[in-house]
Amino acid sequence: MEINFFEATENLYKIDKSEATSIWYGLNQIRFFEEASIKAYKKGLIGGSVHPYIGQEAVAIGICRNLNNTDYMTTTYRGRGHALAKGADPFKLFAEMFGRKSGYCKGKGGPMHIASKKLGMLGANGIVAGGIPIAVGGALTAKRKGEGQVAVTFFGDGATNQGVFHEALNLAAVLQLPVIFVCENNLYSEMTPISDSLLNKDLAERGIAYHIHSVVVDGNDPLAVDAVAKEAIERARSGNGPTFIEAKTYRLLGHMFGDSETYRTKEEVQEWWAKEPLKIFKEQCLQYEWLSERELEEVAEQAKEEINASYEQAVLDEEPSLEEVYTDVY
Ligand SMILES: Cc1ncc(C[n+]2csc(CCOP(=O)(O)OP(=O)(O)O)c2C)c(N)n1
Ligand SMILES: [Mg+2]
Repeated sequence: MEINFFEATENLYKIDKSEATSIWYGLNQIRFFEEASIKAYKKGLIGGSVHPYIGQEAVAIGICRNLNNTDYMTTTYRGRGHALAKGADPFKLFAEMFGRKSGYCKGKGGPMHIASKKLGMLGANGIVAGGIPIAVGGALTAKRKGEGQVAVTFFGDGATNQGVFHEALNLAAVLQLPVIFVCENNLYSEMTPISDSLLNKDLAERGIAYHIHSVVVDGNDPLAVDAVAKEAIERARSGNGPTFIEAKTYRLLGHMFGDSETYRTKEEVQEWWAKEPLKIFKEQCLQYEWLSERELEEVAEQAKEEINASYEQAVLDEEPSLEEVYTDVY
């Protein structure tokens, strides 16, 4: 078994205007949401930390646009982008981050712990690699029920050094579970560069080690991610087992708001801004004439307005009452 290095061909870029609009809207929705979250954090509206997803948006969009509400998903503390891409309401997400009662977990989860049964979100997780075995459990449920559901789990490069990651991959392989492991390799685990913590050049090798179909893809190209996601989801839905996707990408901002970023150079960050996902997709839209410059602006503006309105609405939302402090917690 060998790693499949996905290479984009011209065939990939044959989408229509409505697909391009939906991808462009989704990318912008996440970007504006994350920018607004930083603004809110600075204003003291959010407790705990905010870990921005800016730079990795194409992974969430490329994968989640192929999922249904009944499919399961787990993610990390960097998981609002995945939630939005899976159809979460930005108002309920902001409300959760601000500790308000209309939030997905009635304000008790905060920015790192967002779950929604209705959307199949089995939870974002503050524990590195914590969501991976939960998704494998979801996949086991799906297999037993036999209704064609799949489970997707998003995690970082650092998570692949956790013991539970290896246990979960092995079990998923042995039981041939309908699960897609999406490793967002953004080259850093907090302040540690990947080269200081593991020797594998491609993390997809870790999937191969467990006899799992493993693919490496450009995580900054939404259509490349979309193509590998389609194949992986089809494999899972048709009972042919798990897939490991390594999406090579980059975290453009600090690990969390307030990170001094002394562990990397400004030049390195600049290089990645030049190939960030929104820029890449915008260029594709113009090159293949899916959308004009003006249409791109209009769609981005709509996303911005939706985010701004949701933000304002969440600021005005009430806090949960004191009597509820012990309900829904365990
Ligand atoms: C079990 C556990 N160990 C350590 C931490 C502290 N921690 C939070 S984020 C993080 C880095 C994880 O890096 P990676 O998996 O690459 O994800 P990224 O933050 O880059 O998205 C660490 C070590 C934690 N939250 N949980
Ligand atoms: Mg990382």
